[in-house]
Amino acid sequence: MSEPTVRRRSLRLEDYVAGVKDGDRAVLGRAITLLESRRADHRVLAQELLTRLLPATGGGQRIGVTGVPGAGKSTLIERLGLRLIEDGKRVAVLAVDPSSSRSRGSILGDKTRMGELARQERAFIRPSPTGGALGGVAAATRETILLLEAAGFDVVLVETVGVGQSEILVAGMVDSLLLLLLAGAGDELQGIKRGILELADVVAINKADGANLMAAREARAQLAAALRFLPPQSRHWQPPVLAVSAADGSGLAELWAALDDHHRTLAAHGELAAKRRRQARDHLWSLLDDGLHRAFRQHPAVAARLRDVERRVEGGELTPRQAAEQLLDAFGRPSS
Ligand SMILES: Nc1nc2c(ncn2[C@@H]2O[C@H](COP(=O)(O)OP(=O)(O)OP(=O)(O)O)[C@@H](O)[C@H]2O)c(=O)[nH]1
Ligand SMILES: [Mg+2]
Repeated sequence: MSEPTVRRRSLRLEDYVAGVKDGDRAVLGRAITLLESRRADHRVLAQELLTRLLPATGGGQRIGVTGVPGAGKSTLIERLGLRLIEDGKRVAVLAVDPSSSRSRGSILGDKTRMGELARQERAFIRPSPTGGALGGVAAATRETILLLEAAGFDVVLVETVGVGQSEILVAGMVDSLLLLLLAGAGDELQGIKRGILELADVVAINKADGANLMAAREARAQLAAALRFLPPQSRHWQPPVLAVSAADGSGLAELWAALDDHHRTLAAHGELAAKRRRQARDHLWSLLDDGLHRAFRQHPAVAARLRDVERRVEGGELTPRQAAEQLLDAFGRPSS
């Protein structure tokens, strides 16, 4: 009776739906792999699965955690996650890691960083998919959040390094964005773009412990003053700035209270639903932009002229606007 092979039985749509809804970790893991797959048949199945699960989604608290490398994001997520589990919640952690191809591995690849959380029955940790463009990774992460909600996770934390484009993408898929900063070195913003400060719903100065405590408190006060001059994202919410230590746990209760308060405030004013609607619409448009861009470059009549038209624009023979009109005309004609 027993199969001599270790190959896993392939799951049918119904198996995935039932497994995810039951919170079966093995099925959940495979469903996420399906979402990340670039195989055409996998993509079809994944979208069918999402469609089936959609009514069971939306119940999670979606939180992004960003900050410079080494700010303590993983340490903080583990601490916070353990607290939430103690409070009876189910917690999932995802990563959007633009640098996962570098030799150091992905954000959560080094499992020891969240080893304690990973061992918890009520936690689920998934590293960033390796390879692939950041946009694709982000799209898979957005869909993974939905799967996790359908599987009954109450809180979904998404970690990303705040040094490029990834934090903008993460801001577009979460309810609350937590920005982790470090005090010291004179420059409190350490290469963090001002733009990300404007996206943050809660800001925390981490490593407020030991010899660093005073500097962290000072940085907190300075930043709180600076933030008051930024345009608020919501008229019901002024992003608070806290000093915390992920290492010794101080300030984490206040930090969670702030995140929770943000979520409840948005929900109470109808802004949570509006934000999620806007995010879904923005995602639709970013998928359309990507698809149209690809279709445009691949269109035979466009591909045949593109290089030549570019050269004529570079040489000043054609204005960029004329060139664009010519190429869009070519794109609009049926290919054959
Ligand atoms: N003193 C102190 N050290 C901390 C604190 N939080 C994290 N660390 C240390 O800072 C280092 C980086 O912590 P991580 O949690 O890996 O930081 P990260 O932001 O996730 O880093 P990347 O994922 O590489 O971007 C580790 O050595 C931690 O032990 C803290 O609150 N206080
Ligand atoms: Mg990390």
